[in-house]
Amino acid sequence: MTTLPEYLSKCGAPDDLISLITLIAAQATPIRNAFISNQNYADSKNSSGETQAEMDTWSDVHLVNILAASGLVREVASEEQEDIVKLVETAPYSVVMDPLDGSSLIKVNLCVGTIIGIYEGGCMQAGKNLKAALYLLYGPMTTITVSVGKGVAVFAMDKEGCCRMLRDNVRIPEGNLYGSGGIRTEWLEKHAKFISRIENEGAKNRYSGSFVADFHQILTYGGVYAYPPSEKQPNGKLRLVFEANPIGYLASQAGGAISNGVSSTLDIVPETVHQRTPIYVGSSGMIKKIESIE
Ligand code: AFP
Repeated sequence: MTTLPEYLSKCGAPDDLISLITLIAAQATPIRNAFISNQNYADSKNSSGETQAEMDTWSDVHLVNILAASGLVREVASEEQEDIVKLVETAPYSVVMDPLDGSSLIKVNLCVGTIIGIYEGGCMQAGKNLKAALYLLYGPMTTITVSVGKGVAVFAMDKEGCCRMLRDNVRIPEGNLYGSGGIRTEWLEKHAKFISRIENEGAKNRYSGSFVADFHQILTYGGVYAYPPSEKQPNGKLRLVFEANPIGYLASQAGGAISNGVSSTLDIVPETVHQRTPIYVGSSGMIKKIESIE
């Protein structure tokens, strides 16, 4: 079975990008091993005002240290850090990351993940400029879903830590699963119309509370993950830089799409590191539907 470095090399990725991606993928083992002793919430909040889980801060510190030691990274923008972390000024890449997405699910042993985007140059670029994106999913298996702009492939980590290909040329089918965040009574009219339309067409609700796990399901079976705007949160909950952009890049590489309900979030140049955006991501037919509703 093709290994992760062999695949990246076949895609024509430069050696330093291959090193960076394989280094990040290798962190799935220490991160997974840390779950057992980091079960609780910490006494801290992140810059979006959310209470941090111990695993949020553990994975953040761990990944920043690893990226710093690699010498390949200029800047890191992390969901768990107020400001962009400056590393090696002359280094080729910058990393955007949600070190532990879905951390409230650690206590209940549901699937969580690490989301990563890699840019050439600085962090504050539109998602369409990403050079690579990947996520590590800590489920029954540890999987790595990756794109370097040549489609999407999924790897599973074996017990020696080697990432072996499970699926290549992944395409998001026009499926009928959906998962929507927010509180139904607070949904705005456009979102409510969209959900009722797709439910009437047979869409089935599946939502876990982990964006990365819910997206992985959509990537495989098709449908849409949504975190809509509301009166209270006009830009929804999820972050453009760490969540929407890497996942949106992977979706578009798999023939799907991402939108804020009006247009692609991959075209937005971020103004602030922690800016939020409404998210609709999944099968391209679903994204066309939400964008077509007034
Ligand atoms: P955490 O990483 O703080 O657990 O947040 C998870 C998340 O950003 C995303 O992974 C989920 O889809 C979404 O929030 C869940 O939010 P709700 O609890 O409001 O449904």
